Amino acid sequence: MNKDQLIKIARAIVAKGKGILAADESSGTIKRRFDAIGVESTENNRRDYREMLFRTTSAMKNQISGVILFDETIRQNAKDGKPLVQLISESGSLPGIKVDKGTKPLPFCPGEVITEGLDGLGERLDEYRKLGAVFAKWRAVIDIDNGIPSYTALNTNAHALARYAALCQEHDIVPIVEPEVLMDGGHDIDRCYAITEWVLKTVFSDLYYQRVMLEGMVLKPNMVISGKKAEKRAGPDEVADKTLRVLKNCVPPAVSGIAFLSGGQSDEEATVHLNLINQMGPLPWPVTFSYGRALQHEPQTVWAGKAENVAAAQRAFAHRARMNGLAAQGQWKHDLEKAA
Ligand code: 5MM
Repeated sequence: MNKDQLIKIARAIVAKGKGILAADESSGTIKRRFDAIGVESTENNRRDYREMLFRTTSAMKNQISGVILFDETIRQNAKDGKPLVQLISESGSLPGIKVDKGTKPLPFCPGEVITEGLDGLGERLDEYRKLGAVFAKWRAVIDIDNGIPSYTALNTNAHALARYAALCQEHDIVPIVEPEVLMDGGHDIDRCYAITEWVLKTVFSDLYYQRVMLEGMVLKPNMVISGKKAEKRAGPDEVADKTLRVLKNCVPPAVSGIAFLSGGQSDEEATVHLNLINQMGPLPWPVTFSYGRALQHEPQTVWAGKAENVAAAQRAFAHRARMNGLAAQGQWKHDLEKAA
């Protein structure tokens, strides 16, 4: 394991004013996104869409430190034949790869899932490194509902995350550790706080037992937020306050950085929350974004699969990237959204 190199990459991922573009939608997810904008999910359409994002020069150069790719994308070439990975590297951003194989129902735990993909992971990491990836991502999914999450689901998922992280470091790839507590239910913010705390405590205990070097990883957590169907949803100040409190209680300062997922928040909500959290500094770690939907929703909608919309969609992507780059420094202002 090349410790210095791992630390260098982990720090570059969370460099000041920069964050991650999560473009690692698996086949089912990208199909759902394309269905919503009336675009057929073919290999070429997926390539065209992602190429459009990776060719948004200002965003890729100034705000996007790294891009998480799906297996198909890391092997794809742009229309002119250049590998998409090369396009990303040439813009100054780092290519990363989703290495989990998605979720399956967890035996004897109704309504709960386990993320799979540990078998043969070492060999896959070696191949991805040869294809250009310098970091990886694994997402564990924890749902909140009556009687769940269970001890079984939480511990099994945390163990898998820690095993993945250790394998990544052994193969000189920086692990992004993503334990996502979903915001789908009707729970209130305090339930989200309690479950997020339990998840993070368990994950960091397992990372310790798997001997993961905290300086050579990045945490990708959910924010502490009310469920989407909650009767009364907590406001931005409460979200920022409780998110930072749980992180300070659970995440050692040795961790190189924290890059939030957006988890179904609106584009602007995700920016506002990130901005408020950064305004509550000084913080023990750099805190930034690793957004999928909150970076792509607007450009995707504007693009709608039409070549004549590419320039406008790139402007929309550049704008969201710039807003989140500012939020990662606590410098975002609502007026900037209006001006755009
Ligand atoms: C981009 O979405 C990622 C892949 O999801 P699937 O495996 O379900 O297709 C997802 O892991 C994403 O990286 C994170 O959830 C963060 O994305 P959001 O949209 O929550 O910011």
